[in-house]
This record gives sequence, C-alpha cells and structure tokens, in this order.
Amino acid sequence: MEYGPATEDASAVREWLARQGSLGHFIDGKFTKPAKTFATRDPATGQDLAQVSQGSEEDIARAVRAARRAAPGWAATSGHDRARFLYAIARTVQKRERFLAVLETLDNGKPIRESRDIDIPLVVRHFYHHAGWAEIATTEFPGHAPLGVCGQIIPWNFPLLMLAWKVAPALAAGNTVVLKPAEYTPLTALAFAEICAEVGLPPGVLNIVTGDGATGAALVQAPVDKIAFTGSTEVGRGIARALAGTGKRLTLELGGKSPFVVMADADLDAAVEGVVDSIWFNQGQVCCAGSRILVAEAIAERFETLLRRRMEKLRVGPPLDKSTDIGAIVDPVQKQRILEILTEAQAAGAELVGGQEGSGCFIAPGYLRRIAPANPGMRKEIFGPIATLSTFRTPDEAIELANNTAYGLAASVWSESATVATDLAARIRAGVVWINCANLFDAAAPFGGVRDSGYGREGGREGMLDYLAVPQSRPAGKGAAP
Ligand code: TXE
Repeated sequence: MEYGPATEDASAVREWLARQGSLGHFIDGKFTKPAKTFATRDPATGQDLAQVSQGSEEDIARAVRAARRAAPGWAATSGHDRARFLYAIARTVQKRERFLAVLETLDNGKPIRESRDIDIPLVVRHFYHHAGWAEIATTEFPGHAPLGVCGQIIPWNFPLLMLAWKVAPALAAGNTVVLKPAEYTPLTALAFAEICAEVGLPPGVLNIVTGDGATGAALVQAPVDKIAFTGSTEVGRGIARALAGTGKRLTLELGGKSPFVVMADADLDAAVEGVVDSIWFNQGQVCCAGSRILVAEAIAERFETLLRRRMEKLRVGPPLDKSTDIGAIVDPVQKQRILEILTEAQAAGAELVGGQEGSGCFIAPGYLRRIAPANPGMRKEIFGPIATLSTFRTPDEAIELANNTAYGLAASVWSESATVATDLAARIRAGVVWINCANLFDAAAPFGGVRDSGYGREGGREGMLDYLAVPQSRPAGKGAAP
C-alpha cells in the first residue's frame, strides 16, 4: 500500500483504491501478500471499495511473533525516543488528514464534516498527548513496566479514532501491538500502518491483521499479554469468559444506553443542540450516545416542539456532501438491527416520530415517545439515529430513570444550576457525566464504563495505567510503607 492523494476529491481516492488491488496485513513492518480476501464496501452506494485480507490463525500467530520479537527493543527504547515516534505519527496523520477523512467517510458512511473536523483531529490530538506521556512515563510511573504484547480489537463506528485510543497509550507505555480493525472499516487502519512505516517505527512494534470475528477470536486465544476490546457487550462477555484463568490483562469498552437528563431550568435551545451532538452524531452509532432523553414534565411540551423542529432541519444525504448531517448506517446488517428494535418498540406501544427508512443504508433521525420503561426500545442499545423521549417529575425520579439500565458508560445533565447539575451527576452511575454538553472527548480525560458497559479506561493517566504493570517491589529510595 502507498499513500493516496492528499485531497478531498473522493473520485481520486476511489481511483487510488482501485489501483491498490487487494490489500494485505501489516506484519513486521511490511504489507503481506493477500491470500483469502473479502470486500469492504461504501455503505452510501453499496459499491465495493477494495479487497482486504481475511486474517487466519496463522496470520495472527505471525503477527504476535513479530510483536514479541520487537517487545524488548521497544520497551528499552527511551521515553524520549518513543515520544519522537508518537509525535512524528501525529504530525504525519495531520499532513494526511484530508485523505484519511475521505477514506474514513467512504468506508464508514459518516458525514465528511464529522470525519474531517472531529475524527481525524481527535486522532492527531491523541498521539500528541501520548507523546507527552511517553516522555515522562518513567518518572510518572516509577518502577512500572510495559505489559509486553497487546492484542487490540476495535469496532467500526470511529475506525481510526478507536485505533488511536488503543495504539497511542500502548506504544507510549512501551508495549508492542497486534490490532484487528472491524471488518466493515479496515481501510484507515491500513493507511495508518503505512504512516508508521514512513516515520520509521521499528518493524513489529505495530502489526495490523484485518478480518472478521474469527480473526478477533484467534487474537484472543494467541499468546498475548493483554486484550483491549471495544465492541458489543455480548462479544465482550465472551472474551472475558475465554480469558478467565489465563492471567492475561483485559479491558472492555462495551455498549451503552446513556441518559440525557433535561431539568426544568435548563437552557432548552442549548439542550436541543446537545441532543443533535449526542444521538444524531455519527448516525447514533456512538457507544456513549445520549439515547434516552429524560425531560422534566414542566417543560416537556416546549422541549419536544423545539426538538422536533430542529430534527426536521437535519439533512440526511450523501456522506461526502459537506452539508450532510446524517450519513449512511455502516452496513445493511446494522440497519436491519436498528429497524428490528424499532418494530419491537412500536409493537410494545411506543410511538415513532421521524425515523423513516430510506433506500440503501439510510435512516432518518427520529425518537420514540410514549415509551414505557420496560419497552425493548428503552432497554436495548439501538445504535442508530433514534432516541427515546420520556418525562420525570422530580430529581429523584430522574435519577431512578437514569440508572434504570444495565449499562453505565456515559450521561449528560442539563441545568442552569451548578448545584443541581453536580448533585445529579454524582448520583448517576456512569463512567463519564457531561454537564451542559455531550460527547466531548479529550485525550487527557479517562473514558470508560461501569457494569455492562465494561471496565478499564482510555485516555489520560488512568488510560496509561491500563497498559503498565505495577511494580513488584517498592522502587529504590522511596521511604517506608505508609
Ligand atoms: O459488534 P461486534 P457488531 C454494539 C452496537 C451494535 C452491536 C453489534 O449495539 O449494534 O454492538 O455490532 C470483533 N472475538 N457496538 O456486530 O461483533 C469484530 O470483528 C473477538 C457497540 O459490529 O462486537 C469487530 O472488530 N473479536 C460498540 C469488533 O469485535 C470479535 C461499537 C466489534 O464487533 C468476535 C460496535 C469474537 N468472538 C458495536 N466477534 C461500542 N462500544 O462502541 C466479533 N469480533
């Protein structure tokens, strides 16, 4: 693989993809010759974009061996030198951001405005931030050691960003990596591998094996020291079972059904924009999407009028069009899953506003109203551009409804009173609670869930600790035990 054109001209990126032919894995610093392949598609048009390799157990074994060989050298590389690599990666992603944004939008279906202004800049930020951690890791975490070889399995909703969340801290902490991208969206990971080769990252430090769930399962079984997984709760549970008793470290970032709580004193226009950022961002395919809107009864009617008006202004359309708000769902299988939950929800008595099915992979934004707490639409992660809308009378009832879920990834609280907002935030069981905002991410802030949303953190100090082994004995010169 070689770089594509530095352009937002999608036809040039498509032609470039066609010239690549089949794409191999990236193992030990080189792209392999593809054997068995599968097509990755543009969900907006249904057209094949490229053939990528279906990783076998043997491919995984080779990648893990390469990562194992590279591990001692990378762990012994000074923090300063590791920082230089991470910095060079960040800078090169930044130089290639237009190409990467188009590639992401083609493969995933997300609006180009989002991949260009959100996904890729956050990837860059993540590598710059972790260059800083690499530099100070030995002084900040005295006596800690890298874990060794980390297997990483990522989903398709933020393909390159999820790669960055996993690869940047792993490399900063001195680990080597075998990463498996999601089968729907492998292209930016392969383009990223090329960037690593260009900046001279030593062979074997980062390996990418493309493939499906079977390839992921082979990585879980392989002799790695840690698995980091982001994806469905069901697959995450299976991985936890498979690793039980093996001594391998595991972090899981799973699904969510996050509450979006609007108090009676909230700035309603701002809260409506918050819903747009929350459930209508990335077609609602966001693990921390504010998918359960809970509104104080006193303002519910006004809020719904504003919400509906705003929703009707959202433009569903071709992802590459810069004025598109809602692009394509990643794959027909995912679209079908969304529609099935909507059918179940309506059969159980909920009323759907908007949410019309378009042709191909498109679904209009919508919400389910008059929905009972036990309705499947209220309990299942829809993972599409459809929220639920229900009301509460008192703050206690808001908390009860907010916590009435098996998940605990995120929450968003809207109130003009800092006391009310912080009091509510403290009582909601979730890894992240945003106040008067939603879906804000920063590389310095740890992200992760509780309960069925998983465990472990990505980002910041806590994220680094998930890629380090604690010292076996007290580092020299550190006084007596407390
Ligand atoms: O997820 P999977 P899917 C949720 C969301 C969505 C549902 C299904 O509700 O509707 O999951 O999505 C790899 N061993 N989320 O089917 O299967 C797979 O190849 C090891 C929430 O796409 O979990 C891919 O790389 N790996 C979520 C990754 O796991 C396996 C984001 C995720 O795929 C595997 C995505 C196995 N047995 C979906 N089976 C979030 N938390 O953001 C599959 N994989």
